[in-house]
Amino acid sequence: MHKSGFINIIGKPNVGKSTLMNSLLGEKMSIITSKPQTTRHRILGIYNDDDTQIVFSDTPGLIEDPSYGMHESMNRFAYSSFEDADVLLFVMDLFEDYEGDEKVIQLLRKSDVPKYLIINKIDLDKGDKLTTLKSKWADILSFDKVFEISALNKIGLEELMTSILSELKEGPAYYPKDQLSDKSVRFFVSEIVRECILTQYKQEVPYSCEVIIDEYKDSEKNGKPFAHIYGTIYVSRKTQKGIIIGKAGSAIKKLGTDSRMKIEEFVGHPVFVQMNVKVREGWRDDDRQLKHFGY
Ligand SMILES: Nc1nc2c(ncn2[C@@H]2O[C@H](COP(=O)(O)OP(=O)(O)OP(=O)(O)O)[C@@H](O)[C@H]2O)c(=O)[nH]1
Ligand SMILES: [Mg+2]
Repeated sequence: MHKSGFINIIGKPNVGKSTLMNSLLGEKMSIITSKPQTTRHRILGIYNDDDTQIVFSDTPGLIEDPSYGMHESMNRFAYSSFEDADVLLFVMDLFEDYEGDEKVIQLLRKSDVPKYLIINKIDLDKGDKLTTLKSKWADILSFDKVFEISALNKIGLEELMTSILSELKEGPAYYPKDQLSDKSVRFFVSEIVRECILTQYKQEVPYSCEVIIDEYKDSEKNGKPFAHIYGTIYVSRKTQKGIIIGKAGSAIKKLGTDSRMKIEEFVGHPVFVQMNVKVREGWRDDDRQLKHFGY
């Protein structure tokens, strides 16, 4: 009997949703940084074996006060994962504070699929935070199961995975068995560049960037696989273009090198990367631009 199911991961920004999906899959699918609002799209990560297919879904962290049209789209992507879940993994970390009447809690209350409370980053628990949190949540909402984990240090993940497997029902493979995600190589490459931007630049700059891969050409070099990758970094203000490029091009050069190394690790062979920078004034609130960028 073949079993399958959709396991959707939701929670606030920076609690470790992407780290959890990657750790459960044993693959680096979603980008991870120490900054909130790293993930901007809903990204499927697919676990396959002969008689099982688990479709995990990583989502953007829920933003309470959306400042831009982009944030509203990110929330829409996240909330859409309530609609098709077979199991909901509601992730929080030791430091996250909820009032108990947020939209996400109301949706969790209404939802009739199994819901797990995942308390992440327990490796950072120095006192009795965990105990306090658990009793607080017992008053707010009744979860089917509670897991205390460290997605980063892979603590508690086997138990969680066993439980997820036990929830799966008889069902078909929704995606071909050799498919790992619903997103393309180009998408992942653009995400890797954005991950490097988030790491390298400060404050608002990374949040104002969108990365598009314009051309991805597979080729060969000395009889071995190679690829030429050309992309554009869109910024929302003119001054940001200067910051991305840096003095005499020093910053974008570093960005190019760092991105190239990470992309090579991802695709498994050498690549050439060239990134341009263009200004799209206020794109995060521009419906036409947002649509063009896939929001
Ligand atoms: N100490 C510790 N840090 C963790 C753990 N899991 C994730 N982190 C860190 O928390 C930060 C955020 O992790 P992400 O996986 O990007 O979080 P996210 O929920 O996907 O964030 P958004 O995409 O912004 O919503 C990163 O610096 C991770 O390394 C954990 O178990 N322990
Ligand atoms: Mg994320």
